[in-house]
Amino acid sequence: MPPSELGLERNDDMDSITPEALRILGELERKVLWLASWTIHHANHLRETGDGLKVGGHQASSASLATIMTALYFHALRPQDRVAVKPHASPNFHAIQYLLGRQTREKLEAFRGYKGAQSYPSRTKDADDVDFSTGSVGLGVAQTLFSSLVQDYVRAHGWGLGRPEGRMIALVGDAELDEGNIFEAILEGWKQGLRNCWWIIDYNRQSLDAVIREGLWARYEALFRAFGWDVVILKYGSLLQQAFREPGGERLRDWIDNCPNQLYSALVFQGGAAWRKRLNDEIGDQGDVTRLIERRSDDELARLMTNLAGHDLPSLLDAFGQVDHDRPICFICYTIKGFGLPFAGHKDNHAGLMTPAQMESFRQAMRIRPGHEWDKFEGLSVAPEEIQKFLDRVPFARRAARRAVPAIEVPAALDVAIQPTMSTQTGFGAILNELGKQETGLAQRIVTTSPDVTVSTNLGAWVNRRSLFARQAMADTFKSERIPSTFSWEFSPKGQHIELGIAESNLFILLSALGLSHAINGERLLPIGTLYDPFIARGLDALNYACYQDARFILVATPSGITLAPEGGAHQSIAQPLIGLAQDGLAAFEPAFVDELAVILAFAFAYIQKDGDAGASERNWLRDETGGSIYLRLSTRPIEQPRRAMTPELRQEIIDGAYWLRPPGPNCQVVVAYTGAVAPEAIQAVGLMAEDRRDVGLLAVTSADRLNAGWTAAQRARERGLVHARAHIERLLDAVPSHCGLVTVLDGHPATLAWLGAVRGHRVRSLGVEHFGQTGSIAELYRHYGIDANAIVAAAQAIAPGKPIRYLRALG
Ligand SMILES: Cc1ncc(C[n+]2csc(CCOP(=O)(O)OP(=O)(O)O)c2C)c(N)n1
Ligand SMILES: [Mg+2]
Repeated sequence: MPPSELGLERNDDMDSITPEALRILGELERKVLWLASWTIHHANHLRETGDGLKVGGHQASSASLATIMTALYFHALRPQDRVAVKPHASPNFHAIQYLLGRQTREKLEAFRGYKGAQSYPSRTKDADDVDFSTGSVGLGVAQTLFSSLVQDYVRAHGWGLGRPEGRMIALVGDAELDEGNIFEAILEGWKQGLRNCWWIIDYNRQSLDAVIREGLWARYEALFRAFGWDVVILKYGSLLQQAFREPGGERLRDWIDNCPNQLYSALVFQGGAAWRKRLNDEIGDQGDVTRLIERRSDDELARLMTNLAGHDLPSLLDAFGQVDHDRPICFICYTIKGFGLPFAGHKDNHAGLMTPAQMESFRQAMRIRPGHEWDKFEGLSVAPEEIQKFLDRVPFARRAARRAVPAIEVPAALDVAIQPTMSTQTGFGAILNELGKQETGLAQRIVTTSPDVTVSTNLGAWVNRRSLFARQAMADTFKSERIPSTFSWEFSPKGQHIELGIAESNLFILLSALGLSHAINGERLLPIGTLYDPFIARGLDALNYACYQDARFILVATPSGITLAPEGGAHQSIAQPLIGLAQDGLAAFEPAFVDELAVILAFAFAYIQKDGDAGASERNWLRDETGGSIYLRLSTRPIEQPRRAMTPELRQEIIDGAYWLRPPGPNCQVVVAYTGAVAPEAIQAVGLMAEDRRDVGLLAVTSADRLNAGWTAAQRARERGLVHARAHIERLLDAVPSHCGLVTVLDGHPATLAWLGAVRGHRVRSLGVEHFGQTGSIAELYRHYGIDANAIVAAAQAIAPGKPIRYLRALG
């Protein structure tokens, strides 16, 4: 394959950076530093919010990356490359986009303000085409790695071959590398044969609180090399390299190499005279090196001693330009936090803000006239036309605007053979098995993944049919040796299951990458990730991150709750239904029956592809046109399945979040509302009460999340004057007399359904699990935690008026 097809071609003029281009890049670097610093200053000192909140944490962090980002965005990046920018370098990114005509002055002026450029780069909230959101450190970094794997997945399946391969690049804070999720990702990348991934470490040796440990770079180097990465260490800039070639230069290099990080930072902050004193004290009177120092003025000495490669355009351009392969690379770039600003190197500078007086001196040094602070070409020593001509030719700026990608067709119903008794987890496996037999567009675009729980979450049959993905085929030795096994573990480039090691963060970041394939690769994937429900908590921040950047996927969590009885408390989830209720961008369902699950999955495949901007539907007050991701909380408990026809009305109600399994009669005294695996207990309790409580209603809640969201939205709509707005749950509870008691029950935290009592003011008693589970049988545990039929009946008696319920009396 020619290099151009591999996406390895360099930028046209990468090899030959003319002195003129270098000069312009130098001017742009100054401009980025100025605009980023000014943007933050403006947000703090010039925009009146009256809140008294200051915006720290940006000027120093941004300055640290100003040179690297100039080299990348104005030169080295190609239109197909994608970048995750360190959260606190957001002002640099917006300034660069502004210079390229892709960001407005209004947004910069409103930085960190209402509708302004975002504090941390945001794919969804910023208008200047952020590739990957960042904010929670470590996650954006790992996202680039997984995006690169997804790019390989897409191409291996024969899609998007007309587009050049992109590099996935992360600008990484050195302290960001403390986050464990990064190491989990590196390990996974090694297993999967990672390519086309650059991590550029902003090695300023400072975190938020402090200066980092000595020699950390060496641990990084060893670590990255161990996992198959190239490591490029960019330490000294061109001025220092020249000085090292002067007589006495080697001695100077030794001194710097041995200088502790804290001392180096302190001297950076103190400036030229301090450098001179220290150097003279420690290596003075040594002939050549003394003369080397003495030949320079204080300013020149400070410039020399802070000329690290991360602030040296020629070094950076050369390093980026030399790459002619697709192996993953870690660039360790030495930088100075706050470079070029008065608090450079100071260990407390993370939240540092230049004072108005300091800003004034900086403005003068940058030759910016008052009132011209936002002018793009103000204070530069190159003619505006020249710079504009240069900007017009920047390769990165040639990238196309975001485009909508057509949706994959989804049938109205998914096939599944329903057994008289089965669990939702078995049902899920059976539905995927059916899909696995098909060659529809839907079946081809599904990609499944699981953190080492593929088989135990019931994806085995699907994987047997569609095989595992790897860029190089790998046989299943058990199969070739004819050893009987239920599962074929064959890898091929056409495989549709990505096997992950046990790391739930990786699962969510991979789902985030797969779920953005339409935006990144122009090719839609329909990702399904499975895991055990309790372990959602392990990857929760990564899940939140994936949702925040609007990645689209289906999360299938099974088993769940104390229904996992003999497994015990370590594997039983309690709070997850509340996560489902509260997590934005994630619609949560917990079906009890397999026919419900089939309806929900069909909806899910369509829902994850929606990206319309229509308002809420007047039927359920949900923003279904906007779409999002889906969370299915399933169970391993086999339960008796209803034999019923799936009518369009029932289908719609299942999707909307609830339906009457047994509608309340006109004299109803009690309603039981249940979710998920406790359906048999709810049904039994309603039967037991029938003699003593009239017209008992049984409400099947398939999605507390959607019911709640619809209710909130309808109330808000009414408050805004749409007097006829009615939510699905309001319509359902219309039929329930106001004196009726409401008993809610689920295998999860009782607050999930407790709010139902507020919809129409019914008295409510909410049953669920509040304390860690334990081992036992389902019956024992349901009794212990009070979610069995007895508990439901007892709750009904306590809150619903009427004579004592005989069944309970009989129980004594
Ligand atoms: C998960 C998470 N924890 C904590 C923070 C708060 N935080 C923001 S930046 C930062 C330090 C970052 O240091 P480094 O990555 O070296 O970047 P620098 O400030 O040096 O540019 C911390 C702790 C965060 N954003 N995300
Ligand atoms: Mg740092």
